[in-house]
Amino acid sequence: MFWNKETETLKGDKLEKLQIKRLKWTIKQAENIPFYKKLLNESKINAIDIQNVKDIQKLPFTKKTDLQGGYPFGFLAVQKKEIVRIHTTSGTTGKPTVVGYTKQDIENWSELIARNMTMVGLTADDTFQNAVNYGLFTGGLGFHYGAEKIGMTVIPSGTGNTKRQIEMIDDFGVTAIHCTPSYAMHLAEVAETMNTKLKTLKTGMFGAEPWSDNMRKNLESKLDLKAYDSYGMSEMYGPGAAFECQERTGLHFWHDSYLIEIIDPDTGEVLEPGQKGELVVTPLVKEAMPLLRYRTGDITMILEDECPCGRGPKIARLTGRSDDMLVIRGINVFPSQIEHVLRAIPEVGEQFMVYVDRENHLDEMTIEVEIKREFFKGELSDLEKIQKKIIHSLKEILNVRTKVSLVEPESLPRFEGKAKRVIDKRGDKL
Ligand code: DLL
Repeated sequence: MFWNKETETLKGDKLEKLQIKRLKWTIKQAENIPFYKKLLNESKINAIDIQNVKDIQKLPFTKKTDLQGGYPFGFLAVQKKEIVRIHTTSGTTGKPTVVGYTKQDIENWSELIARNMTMVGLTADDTFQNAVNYGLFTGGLGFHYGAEKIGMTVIPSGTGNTKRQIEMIDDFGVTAIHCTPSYAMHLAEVAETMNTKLKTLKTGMFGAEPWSDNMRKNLESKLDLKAYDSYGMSEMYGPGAAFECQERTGLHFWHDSYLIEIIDPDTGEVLEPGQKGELVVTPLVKEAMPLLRYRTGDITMILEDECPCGRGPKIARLTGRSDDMLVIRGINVFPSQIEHVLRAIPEVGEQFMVYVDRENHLDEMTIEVEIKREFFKGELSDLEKIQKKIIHSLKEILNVRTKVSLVEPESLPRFEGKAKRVIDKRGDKL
């Protein structure tokens, strides 16, 4: 099933013409942003230099740290009054990355979500429970608007209160659900204890964090549904950039809305289809916040085989990152953010270590923090106060609950080279 068959199956010259036209428009739009105006001037490139899609390689890359420099509105290409919505995602330090949307952006984004959901067979006859956060996280409102566009019955359940979520699935006859794969696993387990089989569910759309094929098998057998992988990032609107079709042999990237490349993360060299590297995305229709060759940090490859569904290119499922970003219960966390928070607390000593593990299918992050000697000697209740302060400050910036344990000064490992402060034990538990 198609939402927009003509665009979704566009190929050859017709597609390239559209992509070039939109790429030229995007470059012009980016020139409204002082950062890009300077960068394009320095590299002596403008829209006229783009003759074919490969000419994109003449453009400079954009990194997440560049966006940081523009906080809060330095990357908006339109007047503030044209912005109808703001979402944010984690930045690499204390301040988040801000993403603005015009009315047209919201329309474009909803269309992409509508395409994705139609692609996996959902229609106005479906009842859809959106069990992700409805705040600044793009997963909530993003899916909501797309599902309403199709005309589905939408239940904006958000996260939490798992028993109530399960009752709603049963009572409202929910047929499709969207959440993070780890929350889906939690739902399945709670449903088991409630002795319900969630019989009406037939489609699960899971994303925002890596999940393995084994986890898919597990979810499908526990929830008795067909599970699809959904990829996106706030800088690309949010979810919806790439999604699995019913073949489930990779995720279709919407070729009319994004140009994708894979590069070697160390050298920046552009790699061939079939070679694994860092995904670089140039959105082609973003009005409020156009980006040129944005380095996502996500590792994947372009899959060239024609898909029987007739749509365009796909990428392999995402398993890793080229940087040290962690995804904890669907929320992005950079170790540099943790460092930023800890360094601002006077009682905190020199070193810290971050441990990430999965307990009952949910991510848990524990941070061991060295405390300065003069504070370590104090009363237990003083130490508890410090611990609470650290937990609170981390929650404020990371938006994630963490466990904190205070340790003596000089008790954590020291590193001669690059510090390895994160130990992620989830690898084999995905
Ligand atoms: O996570 C948008 C989203 C919401 C996608 C709901 C899918 C479903 P951010 O919070 O900006 O946006 O995080 C983007 O999350 O660069 C990846 O590292 C990771 N990520 C997102 N989807 C997947 C996935 C949303 N399907 C970052 N598999 C990305 C693996 C994923 N990692």
